Amino acid sequence: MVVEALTRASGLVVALLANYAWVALDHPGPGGVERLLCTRRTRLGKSGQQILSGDRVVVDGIDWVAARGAVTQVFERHSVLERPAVANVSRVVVVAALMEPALDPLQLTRFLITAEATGQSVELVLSKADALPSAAVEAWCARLRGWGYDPMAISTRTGQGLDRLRQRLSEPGLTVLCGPSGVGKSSLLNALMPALALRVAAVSGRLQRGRHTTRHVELFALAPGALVADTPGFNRPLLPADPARLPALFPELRAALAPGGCRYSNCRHQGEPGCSIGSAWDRAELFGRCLVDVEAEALRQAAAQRSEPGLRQRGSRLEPRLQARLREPSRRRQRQDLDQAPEDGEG
Ligand SMILES: Nc1nc2c(ncn2[C@@H]2O[C@H](COP(=O)(O)OP(=O)(O)OP(=O)(O)O)[C@@H](O)[C@H]2O)c(=O)[nH]1
Ligand SMILES: [Mg+2]
Ligand SMILES: [Zn+2]
Repeated sequence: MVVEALTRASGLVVALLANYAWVALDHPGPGGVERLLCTRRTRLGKSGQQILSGDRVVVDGIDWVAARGAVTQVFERHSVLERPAVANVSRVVVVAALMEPALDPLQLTRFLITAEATGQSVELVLSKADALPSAAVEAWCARLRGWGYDPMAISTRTGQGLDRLRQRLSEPGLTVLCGPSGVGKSSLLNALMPALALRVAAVSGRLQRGRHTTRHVELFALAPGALVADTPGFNRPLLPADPARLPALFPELRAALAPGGCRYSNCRHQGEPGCSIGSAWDRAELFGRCLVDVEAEALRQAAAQRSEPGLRQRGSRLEPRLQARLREPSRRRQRQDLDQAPEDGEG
């Protein structure tokens, strides 16, 4: 028993690198070791369970001198953000730049949708407030309040909004920062915690695109019990697979639909006669575009499934039905896709 106590510990996955996980221990081990570099036991692999940043895990076979071990168990998650892949998220902060790159309402909407899909609280940060006249910043804030958010305009250059942001991020739980590359996610963490010295890089090109500077998810402690995850930026978040889920992911539509809003249960809220939602709301067109995308994807997947019974739905993608023995490598690849996010072919 004594030996087991010495070679086994619980902790939190703070970063994933290829097949390794960095685990921050709940209690420092012998010699004051606080973090272990861990492999995954094959048993976990065979059960198909993936480890995500933010997972609470058990580490076994610890070598305290080398600060190494193996993750053998993942505790149940209370929430998951699909992309960037993070477990046990309490809050998602979508970061959008007011300029450099210019704010794109459709892209922002897609980020907000994936954040809302976690069922956790969603906040909106508008970065680079120094790059626009304050009247223009206030106009954006007013517009986004109409979407049901209470945006925080910040600047790491002038310090605007950082106190309020620090307060929000210091609330207990795990907050994930997500948004396109180059909007200043790592910069704002550096502003709040200069000791982190995270790598940042200037945007480039006509569209002022980011350079995918952050390559993997990493969790940092901002205050006791308050963790913040920096994540790699990407351009085009996926939408939910089920069109019926979409309205609830728009807070202003959710509110309008709440007490017996639209009387048709299967309404698309696209100007059908008798629909009470109408089109006189700011995101009506954006909602319509997202709905068409989700419906087209649902049809495509249904058709693919009919013609290819060998395919099965996994999350939002189709994958071949394989014998269990063969399945593991593709899962591994999928996990790496998730946590080494930069791709899209557009970034
Ligand atoms: N004008 C202005 N520029 C900023 C501000 N904050 C960050 N930047 C710049 O924005 C660029 C991108 O910043 P990063 O922090 O690397 O952006 P990121 O969101 O972490 O990008 P990825 O890691 O690629 O996802 C850098 O050149 C920063 O100096 C700001 O408040 N104002
Ligand atoms: Mg970054
Ligand atoms: Zn309707």
